[in-house]
Amino acid sequence: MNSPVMQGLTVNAPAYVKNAKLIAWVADMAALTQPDHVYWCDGSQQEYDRLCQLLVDAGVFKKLNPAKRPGSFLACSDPNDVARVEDRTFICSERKEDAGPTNHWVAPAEMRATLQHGRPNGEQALFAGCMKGRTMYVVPFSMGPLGSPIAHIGVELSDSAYVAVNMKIMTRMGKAVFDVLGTDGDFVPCVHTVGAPLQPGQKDVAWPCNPTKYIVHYPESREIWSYGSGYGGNALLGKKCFALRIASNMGRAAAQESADAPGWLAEHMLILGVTNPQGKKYHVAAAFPSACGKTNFSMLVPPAGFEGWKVTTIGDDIAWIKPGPDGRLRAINPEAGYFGVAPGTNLKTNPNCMASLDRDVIFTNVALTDDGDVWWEGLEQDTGHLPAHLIDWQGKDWTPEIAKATGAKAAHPNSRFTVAATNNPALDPAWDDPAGVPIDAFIFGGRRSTTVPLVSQGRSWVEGVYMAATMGSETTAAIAGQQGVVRRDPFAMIAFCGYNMSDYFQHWLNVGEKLAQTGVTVPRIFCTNWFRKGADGKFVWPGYGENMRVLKWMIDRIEGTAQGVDHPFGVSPTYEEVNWTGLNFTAEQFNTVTSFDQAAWQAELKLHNELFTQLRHHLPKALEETRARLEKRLAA
Ligand code: SAT
Ligand code: MN
Repeated sequence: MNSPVMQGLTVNAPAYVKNAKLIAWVADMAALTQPDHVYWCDGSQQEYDRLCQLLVDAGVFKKLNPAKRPGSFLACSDPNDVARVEDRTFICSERKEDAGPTNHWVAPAEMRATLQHGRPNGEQALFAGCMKGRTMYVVPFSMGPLGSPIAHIGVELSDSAYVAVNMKIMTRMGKAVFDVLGTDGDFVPCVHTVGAPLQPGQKDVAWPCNPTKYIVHYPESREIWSYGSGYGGNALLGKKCFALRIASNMGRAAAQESADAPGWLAEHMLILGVTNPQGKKYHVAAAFPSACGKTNFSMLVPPAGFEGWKVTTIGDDIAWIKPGPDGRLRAINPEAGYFGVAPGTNLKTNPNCMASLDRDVIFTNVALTDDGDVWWEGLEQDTGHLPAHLIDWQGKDWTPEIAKATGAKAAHPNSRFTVAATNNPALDPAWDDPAGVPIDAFIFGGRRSTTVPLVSQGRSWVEGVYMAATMGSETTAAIAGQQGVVRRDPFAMIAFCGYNMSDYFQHWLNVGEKLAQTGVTVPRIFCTNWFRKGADGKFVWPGYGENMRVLKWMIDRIEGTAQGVDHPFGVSPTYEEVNWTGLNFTAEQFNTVTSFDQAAWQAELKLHNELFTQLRHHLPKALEETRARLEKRLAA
């Protein structure tokens, strides 16, 4: 199986590919999946344009009106393939315990039989022949600036040209990666198939996929295998699969190399820079679950009352964080583009994002306007009216009347845009700096209608880790399944931590401890909730740009100029400590979003306890003790 020539199919590696392990692996995978062709992506603009044209010709892409949206395309997926499939996502570590109780686990040998090897009873492996009739794209990519000491390389084999062009935007993709790889460099092998082989003469559909789906990670051998979906994090394997699930394993393994090695962190976090009118700059990394406003927060435009303040984007979804030479934690964005939620994005909620979307965008599952542009729910706030007619994301006619009668959404709630970071007018000059940016504060934010205050600060690293570990959030459309139910989402990583969650908590505690030992200032940890609702069921906090007011209070805490008020769960601002210039927000409204309800918190602590019971086997003592302390404070 190791010959580069398989059944008359040569994998035809270009001369500049010199990594023997890579070539042999591509040959093995070609032998297994049996594509008609193997194509090595070079990452050039010509190649991108060619593949996009191919997708247009195949009916996968619709080219948008160049006068309205130059260089942009719309793809609409199969209605059964619209979001990450968490119940089909597996961490296949050798020991079940290492995947932990929050991950789906199958023994690697068993999973390999299903995907790769088949069974003695003649049962075929899912990947056997899965690329028949298709082209296998070899997609080399770097997560992080090419050649940076923080960056890591992956190679994705995919039978989807849609994936190849999205990877070009989302990562540093192309030929230069092979130079970094050299003859014996390491890479994370990622195999992806839509799971829809074509028989000779069989006509393809616009969005091939398979009702059977597997998103599989082998943490020990650092491999990713994805079957049956073409959507987002299921298919763009550099993102959640590599940059979070595999990378979280890598960061922890690095800490196990020696007693004083801190290792590093792979987090579901945006990274932003915030500069005050005096020119002093701070960096904040913030974790929110999927579709809870990370992109909006990372591109925030300071409102009235904040003249001279500036917010700049380093990343909108993922952060890799390591101590730098001075001991401080430094963060890079391993990605090069944004795969953001379209609905709700408009000039009011995120003007920088809207400017980013002017050109060179791939849209997925939004609606098409009659003049060849795109539309999604929320844009009516910019124009003051709904469009008279659209083609919705499922290709059906949409009118305001139909929507009213049937509730049909023009754009799928998890419809997305893929766009290069360099399109963002608020892009931070250091976004691509291989050294990363020094982190002053971490924010953890859930989506909660009740209970959790607008903002509070942990009194210590341990208390901050406790807040992050016990965070709850209402589920969104980013995940296949029920929406709006509160689930525990520790560190916004419930779906992305590639190992035992309790060990992950311990890793965070260890990082803090090792930082403190070096004498550097440890980042402050805050917890936010933009989503508290009033008695009328409506959000009380205006959010978006107004979140600057909360950010400013955090900076005042860092500078020691805000006192805050102590409550059992941490420290929150007084009404007077927040700059209200330019916003009419009464002390009463403030009370609605910050009030601390004893009974609600008693119920909340029960849920913390449930989580800790689930995680008990490896749970750090420090967290259990923190919970006991909170319980006592609450009873006092
Ligand atoms: O589909 S993605 O996983 O990339 C988006 C998300 O859920 O955050
Ligand atoms: Mn995300």
